[in-house]
Amino acid sequence: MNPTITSHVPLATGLPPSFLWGVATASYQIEGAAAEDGRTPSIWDTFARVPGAVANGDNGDVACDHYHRMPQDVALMKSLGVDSYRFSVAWPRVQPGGRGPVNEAGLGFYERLVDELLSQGIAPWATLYHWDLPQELEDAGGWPARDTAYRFADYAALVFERLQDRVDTFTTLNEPWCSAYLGYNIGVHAPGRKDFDASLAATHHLLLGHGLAVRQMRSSETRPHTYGITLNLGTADPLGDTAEDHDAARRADGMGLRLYLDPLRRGSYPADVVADLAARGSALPVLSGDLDVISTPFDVLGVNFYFGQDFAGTDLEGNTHDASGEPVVRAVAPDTPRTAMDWPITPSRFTKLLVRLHHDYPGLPMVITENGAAFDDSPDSTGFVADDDRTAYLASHIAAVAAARDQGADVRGYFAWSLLDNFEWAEGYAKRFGIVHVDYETQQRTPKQSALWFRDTIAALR
Ligand code: IFM
Repeated sequence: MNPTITSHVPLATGLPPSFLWGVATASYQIEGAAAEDGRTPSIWDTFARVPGAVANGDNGDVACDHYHRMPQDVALMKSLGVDSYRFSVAWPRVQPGGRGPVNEAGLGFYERLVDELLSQGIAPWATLYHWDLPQELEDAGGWPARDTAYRFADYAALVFERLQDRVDTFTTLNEPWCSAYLGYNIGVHAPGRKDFDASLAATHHLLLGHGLAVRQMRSSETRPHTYGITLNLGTADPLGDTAEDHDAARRADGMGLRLYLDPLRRGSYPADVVADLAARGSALPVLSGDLDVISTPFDVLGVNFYFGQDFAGTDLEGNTHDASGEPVVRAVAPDTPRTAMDWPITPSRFTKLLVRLHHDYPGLPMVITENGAAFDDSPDSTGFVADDDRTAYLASHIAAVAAARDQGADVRGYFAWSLLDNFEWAEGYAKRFGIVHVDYETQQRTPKQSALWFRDTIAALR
């Protein structure tokens, strides 16, 4: 790594030496080796082969080839000086088909990864589900089927049994809103279904699976662990001061944030959301005892933040209801610069979110398990990317975390998304979130300026 290139973006300040610094990735986005060592297809292997589902027809067959380059990638993390690495375990690698015994070869990869991290002084942080559901379980109904929650808890227990001696922190799910809403309602993520009621059932069964998994893991632990769930959270502000805009913001906040955090932390679904759902003839498939399971205590809330939005209760023609009679909830990007994802850059809303979480769901430490940005990087002839835009994004968002802490929010760590450029789901490889550039032809990794800035910030704050 070139130690002489420094950014003009000032290093972050205002965070204590105990603050946890890390980088994050996810299995399908980086591993490749899709058919090796007994791994079976996940819903993303299938979905990526649907014509038009993923930009450029990309898929995760090779990705960053991390499965074969893991030691070098851990060395890269070491060179950045991070405390922790958040990775996800591929369910179809460890338990092919989603049922039955452990596949030793598949689990062996994660054992080697954990051992390599520990040998470099990097704390492993394992996420058990980052969207790669075994295809066989989707064929049996997927997350809308209640049985999938029990299959997930069994799988979690298998992984936990083998890694609990060396891994301190286990996150059950990454961003269940994406799995449920994008995967089963909008259909832009795997498995690509478009069925609102199925997405509601998926939401409930994901949360149920989380609670069951935490119970299973805690009941078999041989030493204390930290258990968590990671949610993608934003802010939902009314675009204007009209009753319709306020109601649209309430609905967006209800479906995006409170639908998850209320059952997890308060043991009930939000009454206004339940009423909205009933008004359209829908309901969450809650059975007796489910909310007790879902509200099983856990130790850390993982917050993934990318942007905040405004909401309008009218469409562009001024209608308050759509063709099917549903109230309009129109997301509007704040008038700020955007990333290559066309996402607005809204660091002050990050502070607002974290302070709000601290007040509305108190007593739960938070860690930023993802934050970062895609930009259209231009590597020079050596592959170096002078990504001022990404560096500034990281700096402003880390400053937003420090500001939230100053206002009392108990935020204990920050993981940059992502260590590497990788498979950005429906966007394929076109959108680059890495602080390390990946040349997909040669698999060469080159730390970008943002990686050097991140490294220097971590070092300065220690
Ligand atoms: O790449 C994704 C990640 O898998 C989940 N959170 C958002 C990131 C950027 O879209």
